[in-house]
Formats: sequence, structure tokens, C-alpha cells
Amino acid sequence: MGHYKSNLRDIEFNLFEVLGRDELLERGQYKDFDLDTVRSILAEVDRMSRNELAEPYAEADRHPPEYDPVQRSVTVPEAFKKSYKALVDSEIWRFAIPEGLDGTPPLPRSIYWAAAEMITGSNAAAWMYASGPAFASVIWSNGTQAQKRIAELMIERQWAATMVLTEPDAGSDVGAGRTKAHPQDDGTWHLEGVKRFITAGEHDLTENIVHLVLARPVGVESAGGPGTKGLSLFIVPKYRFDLQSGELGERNGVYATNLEHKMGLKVSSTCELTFGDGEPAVGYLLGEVHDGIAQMFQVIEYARMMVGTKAIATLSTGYLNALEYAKERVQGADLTRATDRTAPRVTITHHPDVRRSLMTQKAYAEGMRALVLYTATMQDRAMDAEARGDTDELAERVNDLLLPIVKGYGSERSWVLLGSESLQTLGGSGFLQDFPLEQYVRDAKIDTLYEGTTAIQGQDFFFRKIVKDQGQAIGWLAQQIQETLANEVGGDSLAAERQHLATALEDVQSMLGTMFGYLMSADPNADGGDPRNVYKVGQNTTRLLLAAGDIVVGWLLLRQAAVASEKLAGDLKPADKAFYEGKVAAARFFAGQVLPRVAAERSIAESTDNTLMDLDEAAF
Ligand code: ST9
Ligand code: FAD
Repeated sequence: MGHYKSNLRDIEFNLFEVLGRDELLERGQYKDFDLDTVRSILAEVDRMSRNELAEPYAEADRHPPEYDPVQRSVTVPEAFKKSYKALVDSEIWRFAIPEGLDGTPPLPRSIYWAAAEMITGSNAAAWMYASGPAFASVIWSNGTQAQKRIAELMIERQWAATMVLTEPDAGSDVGAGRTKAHPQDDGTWHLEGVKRFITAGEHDLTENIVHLVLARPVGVESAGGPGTKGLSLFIVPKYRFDLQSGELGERNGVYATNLEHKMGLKVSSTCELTFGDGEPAVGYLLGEVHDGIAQMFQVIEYARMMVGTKAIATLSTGYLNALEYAKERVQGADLTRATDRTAPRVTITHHPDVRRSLMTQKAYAEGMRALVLYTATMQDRAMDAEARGDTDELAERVNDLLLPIVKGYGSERSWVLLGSESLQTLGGSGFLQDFPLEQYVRDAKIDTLYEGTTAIQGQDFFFRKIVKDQGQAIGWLAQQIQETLANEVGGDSLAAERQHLATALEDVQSMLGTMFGYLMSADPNADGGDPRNVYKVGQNTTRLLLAAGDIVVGWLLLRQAAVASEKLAGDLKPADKAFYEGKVAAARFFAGQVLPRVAAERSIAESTDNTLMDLDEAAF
């Protein structure tokens, strides 16, 4: 058995007992899937994740990919290759691509992300290397007729793919990118520049790698201007190929010129890629339109959901590993007999502080799983509307609103809790490589960084998903929470928890009001407006993101507790009884011990001034 401990029971509870995903099956576009089939898919993913995918986790960390500077190639460890092959052979990727591209009939996205949790929790790097088909679907839906053939070849020949934005001077600020694209007479483009930190930029898992590269076209009217809007998206393969047969031709002029040495997630190769140094790096403009940043955001939105899911999955397995250890580890006497030297020693689960820690981990891990799956239900709605030839604008807006919470809040809470609580539960043993916790901490840290740092998620949440959206999505979400409160979901026994949620919701709404106030007072056209007041907003965007995440998680845990309470009134098997009692306990704990902290965040937001910004840099 590998390191990974899944929680299929809780995944199914979310999907079928709380979110009603079974009701979507066997009808409409999902007519090909019934509940038994879906359960068996999840069971198989669970089995594969705990076995083949989890197996090389430590070994691939200790023997990471190697770079050959002469060949400019990267070799991935053999043990990992087996895992990668198992994942590709499982054909789970077919669920993410359109039927026209040889995908399966549509499966609700919520089921897909439930499966993704287990795969990213057991071996996230394998999931990333195996993302070629998902990338192909972006080329398929945006590409010209000829480019659709590229997408087909990517599937037929199982090519890998990458997303290529970052440059040494353009990280968060993608619009600062300087990589250029020169138009050629034959309709192709030659790319020139250096990109860095490219995940799976080079490896020996597939015969070809298709890079999706943002670059600035040169000498083209109405394209190539400053910032992100001047970027276009190019398909740049490692090897050129015959467009019909896919047979590989000459090597294209894109090379890995470095492999990074990282803190964690080491088996995922992170490369510097140099384009057009000596040989032309030939690319094709995606869809023959200069709309690069919007096209790339189709990939980014998916990747942000994936990164949040990965982080939360890691916290879940971290918690379950910590729990197993805590149930075995005997240390100290029960606190009621602490002064009695003859008192029997107990397992650490008897200590109040260990219980506090375990319940903190459980509540967050399960609450954030609910956050991922609830967000996925918005994708289900959007996909359903699309199948009817319609759009569900509200579902799309709410999905957009929740994405920075899944990614930003999910990764921050997971990474911090993995270190401060999960690893801590094991005491000194947690610091050793005998257990997976230290690797979890190292591997999960990246989730707060790539796909937009937490600061970027916070700004996206406030400026784009709330202000630019004119509060439509957040207003709807707040209304859903209000309805839970007004309908007294969970009855008398959860009244205190509802009160905590109501207070915290008010606190977040008040924070939001305060921040709107700062923003309006930054308008130079307003009476007494001072543009520097936008700094007061900037000091609070991450705070708001984290507080909003706590509200959504608190709300979803409460809804879970209400379902569990109803079940507890019936006749249950012991395992189910324990499960539902755990659900109620997690919701109570989160409401009582986490949500009250939102009041402090509100107070900090309200008292923000600009002294921090006025401080001379030398004083730091
Ligand atoms: C990275 C990869 O870190 C790490 C892991 C790799 C894993 C690989 C595996 C993943 C598999 C993926 C497979 C693909 C599958 C796809 C399946 C699909 C079904 N939402 O605000 P503005 C757009 S990669 C949507 O003015 P600035 C929008 O078009 C590196 N769109 O921004 C907008 O125009 P408009 C990741 C958004 O000030 C335009 O951008 N790097 C959103 O010019 C301009 O917007 C980062 O993530 C959004 N939320 O630029 C960079 N936001 O307004 C982080 C913007 O007219 N930095 N657009 O609609 C940022 O995000 C910055 O805020 C910035 C700022 C670059 C957007
Ligand atoms: P910077 O942008 O320099 O940020 C430094 C600090 O300043 C951060 O704390 C940030 O939050 C803060 N900051 C920056 N700007 C602002 C602002 N406007 N407001 C507030 N705070 C700000 N990129 C790809 O294109 N493709 C990939 O496949 C890919 N994979 C990656 C894999 C790994 C392992 C790593 C480490 C990175 C990867 N990246 C990839 C790049 C990644 O997306 C960037 O590292 C990330 O977007 C941050 O950019 P940066 O590192 O340049 O940090």
C-alpha cells in the first residue's frame, strides 16, 4: 500500500446524499451513466489511486527527473513511468474531452472532479503530465479545421502538452512577457524568447510535446500591443509532424535549457524553455485569431480548479495519515490524571489538544472537499445548458466567483494545516521521511504559488469576480446561505451553528461594504477622492478571500450536518452512525471555533489605514 488514504465515503456522501448528483444521471446528456456505473468508476479510481498511482510517490521524490545539458533532454524516473502509464491506460482522460474528439459521452463535471481529487491526492504529477488530452480539447474547440486535426493527433498518439506563460520578468504580470512571434510567408510563425518554470516542459514520457505559448506578434496591425491584450496564443510542437499521419518530422527549435531544483513536487519537471535560439521555433496561431489571453484563460480556469483540488486532496490524505498515527501512538496520561505518575499511558487521541488538531484538519479537509464539489455543480449546470444550446449565465458567474476560493483559499488553508496540524500530530516522526507528511508539506506549498499566487487570487476575487461582476454572483451565493438560515436547516439541534454562520456572513458582508467604500473613495473624480485609498483595498483582498472561503465552507458543513442529523434519526450500521456523527461534529466545530474569527478580520479591515504604505522602505 502506498502513502495515499482516500475518503471515498465522504466523496459519495457529498455527491449523492447532499448535492443530489445521482438525479442528473440516466437522463438528458448524461443518459449513458447510471448510479452503479458512476460508483464503479469512482471505486476503480480509488483503487488505482491507492495502489499504482501512490506507489512511486517517495521514490520519485528522492530520485527526481534528470537533465542532460548536452541533449537538452529530461529523463523521468522509471518507477514513475509505470504510474503514468497506469493513469493513461485507465482512459479517465476521455471523460474530459468532447465525444467528437473520441471522448466518452458526457459525465457530470462533479463526478470528474471527484475522481480528480483521488488522482491528484495520490500522484498529482502524473495527472499533470497526462493532461495532453485536456489541452487537446482546447485546441479542438478554438482551432481552425486544420488545427482540429492536431487535437486528434494529440489524442491518437497520446502527446503531452504544456501551458507556457511565465518569463523571467513576467510572472504574476503575464502582460510583461517579451517573447515574440514573427509572421512567416507560409502562414506559420517563428517564436523567439525565453520562458521559465514550465511544468512538463521536457520529459521522455511521450514522443511529442505540444506547447501552448503566449507570445507577442510582431509587425501585425491591431495585435501585439502592450500588456496581456497584445499576446496571442501559439501551438509550438517539440517535433514537427505530418498533419495527416502524425508521423514525426524534424526537431522544432524549442529546447529545455534548464531544469529547476525544487522544494517539492520534484517528479514534475519544471523547465526553462528557449524558443528560436539558432533554429526557428515554428508555431501556429491558435484559431488564426489574436485572442491569446482569453484563450489561455480557458486553460487557466481548469488548471486553477485542478490546483485547488490537488491541495485539498493532499490535506485530506495528510489528515487521514495523522489520524491513523494518533490512534496508535501511546504517549502521556489522560489530562484528568496528569499528576498521577502511575496512571496508564493513553493514545494521543485522548489529549484535548490532539483532538482539537484532528477536528480542525477533518473539518477543513471535508469542508473544502464540499467546496470543490459544490463549485463543480455550477460546472454541471453550465454544461447542461450548453448541451441544450443555451447558456446558464448565473452558474458560470458563480463558478467564476468560486474558482479563486477553491484555488487561493483551498491551497492556503491546506498548506498551512498540513504543516501546523497534520505533520505536527506525528511529533518528531512527522519530520522524518519515514512518513509522507513532510513530503505532503513540500509538495503542497507550490499550490499557493502557481496558477496565480494567493495575492492574485484575492485581487481576482474582489476586483473581477465581485466588482466587475457588479455583485451578481456573490449576491446570489449570499442569498443561498440566507435561505439555509431562514429555513432553519438542521432544526433546533443546529440553531447555535446557524447563529455563528449568520454572524460570520454579516461580518463578511460588512468587510465587503468597507472595501467598496475604500474603492469609491479612491476615485479621483469623487468629492475628496484619493487614488491612494485603493491601497486600503489591496491590504484586504487576501483577507476577504480567506474569510469568504470560511463562510462557504461553514455553510456547506452545516448543510452536511443537517443531512447527517436526519440519517442519525434512523437505524444505522455502526460505521454509518460514526460517519454521520463525525459530520455533525465537524460542522459544530467549524461553526464554533473557526467562524467567530471572521469578526476579527472584519475589525482589521475596518481599521485599515495607509500607514503601512506611508512607511519608508528602509524601515522594513
Ligand atoms: C502555471 C501552471 O502556473 C502550473 C501547473 C501546470 C499544470 C498543467 C496541467 C493543467 C492542465 C490544463 C489542461 C487544460 C484543460 C482545459 C480544459 C477546458 C475544458 N478568468 O484583469 P486583466 C483574462 S501557468 C477568465 O486586465 P491584466 C480576460 O480575457 C502560469 N479570464 O489582467 C481579461 O480580459 P477582459 C499561470 C480572465 O492586468 C484579460 O485576461 N499564471 C481572468 O492584463 C485581461 O485581464 C497565472 O495564473 C479570470 N479570472 O493581467 C498568472 N482574469 O477583462 C497570474 C483575467 O476583457 N496572474 N482574464 O475579460 C494573473 O492572473 C493576473 O491577474 C493577470 C493580470 C495576468 C490576469
Ligand atoms: P512574482 O510575480 O514575482 O511574485 C512575487 C511575489 O509578489 C508573490 O508573493 C506575489 O503574490 C507578489 N505579487 C506580485 N505581483 C503582485 C501584485 N500585483 N499585487 C500583489 N502582490 C503581487 N508558469 C507557466 O507559464 N507554465 C507552467 O507550467 C508553470 N509551472 C510552474 C511550476 C512551478 C513549480 C513553479 C514554481 C512555477 C510555475 N509557473 C508556470 C510559474 C508560476 O505561475 C509563477 O511562478 C507565478 O505565477 C508567480 O510568478 P513569479 O514566480 O514570477 O512571482
